[in-house]
Amino acid sequence: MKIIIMTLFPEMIEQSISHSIIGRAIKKQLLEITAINIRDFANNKHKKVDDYPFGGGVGMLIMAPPVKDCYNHILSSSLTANPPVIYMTPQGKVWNQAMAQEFSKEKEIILLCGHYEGIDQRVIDEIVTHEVSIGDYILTGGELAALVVIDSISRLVEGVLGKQESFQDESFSHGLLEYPQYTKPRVYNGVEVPEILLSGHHKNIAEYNRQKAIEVTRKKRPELLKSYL
Ligand code: 6GU
Repeated sequence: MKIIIMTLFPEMIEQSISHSIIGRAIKKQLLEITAINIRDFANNKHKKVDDYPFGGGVGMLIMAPPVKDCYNHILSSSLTANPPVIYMTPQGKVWNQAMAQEFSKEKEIILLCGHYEGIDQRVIDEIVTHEVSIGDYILTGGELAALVVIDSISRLVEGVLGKQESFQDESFSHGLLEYPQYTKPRVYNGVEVPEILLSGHHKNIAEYNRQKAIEVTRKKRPELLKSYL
């Protein structure tokens, strides 16, 4: 899968994707993640990409032309005709696991990150196909939100998670939170590991863990149980 990020801060993206599971998937060429600097498409020698909003107001807006030129540049080496363009904004639909699953089926997606007070509405109207928020709070820019979206999509791409990691994938995909897990030592601070987990009875253990998952979900996120039961 190919993910292209349009941003004024490509280093923020690059630094975060080079590690751990995502970094490994890029090395294995399961993922191609490229951050493109909108500033490279500034049409003036001062590399200025923002200006004051007409009608007044605080802050600056990213101008339409460098965003459009950046987008055209991306399309010129695109794998697909009309890849989704996701604008990261607090006005967007709140990101969830089902959305991550949908987008993980795409060959290629483009993420657009705003900064300052935002982006000229005309280029948003022209190129954006989806608007996404990661929750009801305000970030200084779309980059951190884009990283959340990139991580949650990437781990669903075939081959990105190892066998063991996929096995632990459970929480939100079957709608329950994780059951509690234990490792050595068998007794810690006088507290023993639940005996059934030592029994070797795989069927009983699976049923025990399922009950525990329901219990944890009921206690911590009761609203999730409604869609599970
Ligand atoms: Cl996508 N962008 C910004 N700037 N703030 C946010 C957000 C996105 N999602 C939640 N807060």
